[in-house]
Amino acid sequence: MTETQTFSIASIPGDGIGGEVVAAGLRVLDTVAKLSGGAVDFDVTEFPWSSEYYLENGHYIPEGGLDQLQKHDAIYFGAVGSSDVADHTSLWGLRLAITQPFDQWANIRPVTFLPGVESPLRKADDTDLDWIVVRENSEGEYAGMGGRNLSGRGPGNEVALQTSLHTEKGCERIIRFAFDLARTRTTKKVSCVTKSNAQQFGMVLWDEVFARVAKDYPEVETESVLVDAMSAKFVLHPEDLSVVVASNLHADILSDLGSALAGSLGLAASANLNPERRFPSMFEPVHGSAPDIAGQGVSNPIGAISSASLMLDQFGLTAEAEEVRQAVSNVTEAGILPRDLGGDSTTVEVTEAIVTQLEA
Ligand code: GGG
Repeated sequence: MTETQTFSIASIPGDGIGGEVVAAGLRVLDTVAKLSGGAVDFDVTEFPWSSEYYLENGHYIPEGGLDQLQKHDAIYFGAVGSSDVADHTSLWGLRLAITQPFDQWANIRPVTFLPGVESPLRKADDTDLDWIVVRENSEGEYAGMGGRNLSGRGPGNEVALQTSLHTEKGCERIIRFAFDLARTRTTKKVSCVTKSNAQQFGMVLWDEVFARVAKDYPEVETESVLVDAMSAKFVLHPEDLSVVVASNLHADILSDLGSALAGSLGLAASANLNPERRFPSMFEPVHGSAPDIAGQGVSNPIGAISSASLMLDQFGLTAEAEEVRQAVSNVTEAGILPRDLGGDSTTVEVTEAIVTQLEA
């Protein structure tokens, strides 16, 4: 008899549609476990940390909360954001309160074009586009450095300062990560995105580190593109892209653009990785809490399910991860699509169709 490999997962559904899409992803993981015939199991503990929890308790993560998360192999996150709490309070209170102390410095966001999904860039039967946005996830514009009321000159004269922090070590590790990733891909290319013409300190450091690191990867094609030009390139020449590495803010914006071009933000998966594995990594759909459709059962579960497949990759269950991706692809190809992709299938119907594909 084979021994069961058990992976412990901390699930944090969070706000809005987070609960629906995390439930969808866990249903798929449950199916993966069932189909493994006892070889694999997932031990899931749910943490109720959300904006509602914050309003009741005054904090998103209770004392000792990170220690509890630390005991798990991975974190599966839904979404954060509520009309009852300022967005910067909820983002810093929950999502960034995990990614930063757990040094999840590499955020990978694949831009995946699925069959059966029409996008502004191509027809539904053309699926050859695919690239990955690598987001620096620990510093940059999200360093949280700055302040308000700095002028001291009273109402109407407020001054706010928001500083980007770019360290050579931080730049180098994410750029190397991007090159290592590019080496594994058919198109071995890394595009470095900055705004170094205008931001002459931090972004010039990025460009310089990129040029230095590139010398260690002679087999990988490179380009350096300003973020405004890269936005246009996403739309006009996406076939030129393979791995795109950028700062925290630039990559956040570009990955939303990429997923919209692929059909919907609801498709986008992401992994917040601590590559050294000193801390658990966190897997989450890129989308937010979508309060406008929360509770209606019409959210797109594909971003969350695809994020679960990235978690399987990290557990070393690459065959299972590929099976999940294939099941998702078969379902969209069959035209079983949620509302944001122009279909009329509910969250549960799309999820069950993916489960049925896995079981077939
Ligand atoms: N599932 C991702 C999520 O909930 N994101 C909320 C958000 O506002 N993110 C902005 C950011 O991380 O920069």
